[in-house]
Amino acid sequence: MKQILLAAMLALISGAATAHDYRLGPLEIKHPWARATPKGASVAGGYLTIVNTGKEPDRLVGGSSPAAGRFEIHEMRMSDGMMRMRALPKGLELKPGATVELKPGSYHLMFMNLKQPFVKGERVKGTLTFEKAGSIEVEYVVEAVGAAPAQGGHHGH
Ligand SMILES: [Cu+2]
Repeated sequence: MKQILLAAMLALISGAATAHDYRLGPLEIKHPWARATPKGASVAGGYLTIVNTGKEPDRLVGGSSPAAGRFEIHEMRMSDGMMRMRALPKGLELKPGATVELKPGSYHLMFMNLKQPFVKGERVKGTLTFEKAGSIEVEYVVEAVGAAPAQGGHHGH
């Protein structure tokens, strides 16, 4: 009996360790990841899910990463029959109770002026800044170049 309990506890602990989620006040930040870059690439996309469990709206207003000279919040949108991306200078609104998914083909984070390639399996550090909740340090797990776990349009980088 004791051994079964121990095994169950170990499973719980390792499960928690791989979950890779963060919490900042009422905000849950789930599984930040970035796309691995081919040689010579200067930009990489970053993705994560934010859940606002609070009763007040908040806003993702920016961030930074020591791995990139510049960091922006982008959206992808169809215009003139083409997928284009643009920076969101005011950031991304997080309505109370809303889940906002940053994923390929949609909202995403943009690491620009990369200081080194993003290599699959490594982690990239970064900071995310929210209008009300403040700042938090997160780590992005780097996944394969072609990784696109979510459905949606193809993102060029
Ligand atoms: Cu972009």
